[in-house]
Amino acid sequence: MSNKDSRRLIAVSNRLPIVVKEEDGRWQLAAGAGGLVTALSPVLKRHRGMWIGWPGCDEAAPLEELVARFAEQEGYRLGTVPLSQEEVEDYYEGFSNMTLWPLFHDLLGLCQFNAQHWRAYVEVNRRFAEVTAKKIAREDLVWVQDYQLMLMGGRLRELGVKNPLAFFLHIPFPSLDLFRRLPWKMEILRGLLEFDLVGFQTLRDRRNFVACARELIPGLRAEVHRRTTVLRDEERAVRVGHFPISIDFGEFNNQARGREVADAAWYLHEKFANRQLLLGVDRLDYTKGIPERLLAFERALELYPELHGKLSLLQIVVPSRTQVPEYQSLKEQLDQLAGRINGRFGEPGWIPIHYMFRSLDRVQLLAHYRAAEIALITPLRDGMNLVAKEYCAASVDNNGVLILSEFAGAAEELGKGALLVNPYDLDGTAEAIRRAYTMEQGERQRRMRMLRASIQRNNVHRWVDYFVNSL
Ligand code: GDG
Repeated sequence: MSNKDSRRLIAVSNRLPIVVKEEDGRWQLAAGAGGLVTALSPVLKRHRGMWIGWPGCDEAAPLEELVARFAEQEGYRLGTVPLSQEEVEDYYEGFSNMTLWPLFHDLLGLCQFNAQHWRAYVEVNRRFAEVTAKKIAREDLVWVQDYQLMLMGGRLRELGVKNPLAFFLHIPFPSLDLFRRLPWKMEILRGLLEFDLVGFQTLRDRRNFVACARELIPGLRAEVHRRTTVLRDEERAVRVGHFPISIDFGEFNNQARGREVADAAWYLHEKFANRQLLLGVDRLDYTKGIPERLLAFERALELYPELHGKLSLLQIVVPSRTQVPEYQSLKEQLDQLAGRINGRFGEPGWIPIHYMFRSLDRVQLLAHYRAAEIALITPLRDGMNLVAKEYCAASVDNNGVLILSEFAGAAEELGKGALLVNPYDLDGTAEAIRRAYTMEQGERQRRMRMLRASIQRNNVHRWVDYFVNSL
């Protein structure tokens, strides 16, 4: 953040990066894990910043006291936006996750367009803006995160806020043809154009957004520069750029080299002696292409019998949004598919698919990355996909092969080192699995070195600097 060192940063996201728990009758609050927290915490600390969001915890928790303790421990403050159960259902589970999420991932058939959900979205964005407007000083940079809060820019301007406002979208931005279906498209578009800087994950997302804005808002002019496009009308200029998010490469790399992970990886691999391990790690989500992946693996076993007994797919699915009906039926579908494929191909001593529906702790997650000869990451659509980057950062022996969907944002950057596949093309994905399985050591090493070098260079700290300095 070199150029604007004196300015305070105010991060705003739907959920605060905290975990609140009651243990032995005492309430505890800890900083959450995850890439965004790692990236933003040092900047927030250095600049006495603040993170504003919904605490997402039990109403009984003594929030004020916990938040004060957090500021002492972590060196930056938290601002809380309380939400009622009904608001969470309509704004978050409803409009955010049943309308915007599927629409922005090109899955129009799964979208619900519900006016009550929309009203709650407008209202909650207004509330976030009110809390933020009260907490900021004139020079502060306000950086809003993700699709739950796209209207915040407009609401902040209505409240008279003149500060520099930035927004980053973690998920894809759809094409004009899809975006047009949204009954509230103009409100969303105008809301986004109230920010000074709007950031996307990929050049494709940036182009989609610019195309929507130019088509739907008459009189808007676009000047295309290498790093950003400037959209202008008579009154305002908005910068639109693409800033691929990344991970803390050093942290993953070091932890993966450490004794604890190395031992756990060795132990895990012992259980798969003389076999290669093909790994999938995803939140339970229909955008991640997990059923298609199991079917592609089945196709590989059909086409290439030489893989029988030699390769196992280890698929970890982390429970997520299980109150949404689509996610419940996805879970049932996965249970059935894994059972059917194992029933069809399994032999004594070899289970083709090891399917786990739970999350892993950090050491186990890294051990799985390190132990797997191949990662199979095949979302139907994904903003970026950090699992792909983490897998490479943890492949410290340069031995892993990354099979990656061409529809993940990460493919723009990692396309040269990875084997790119179309997840809808089962034969093509099956062929990539065979190719990864038979890939020679030299080619594996060459590809993985290239992938690791790129992620090391474009790490998450650079992402923050690049974004903030573009404002
Ligand atoms: C959204 C966008 C974009 C997963 N399993 C375990 C575990 N994880 C962690 C991974 C990774 C994170 O969850 C998942 O991140 P992704 O990027 O893959 O996907 P989304 O959750 O959909 O994130 C996405 C991202 O935002 C950032 O902009 O890349 O496109 O959809 O960090 O490590 N962590 C632990 N145990 C697990 O079992 N500890």
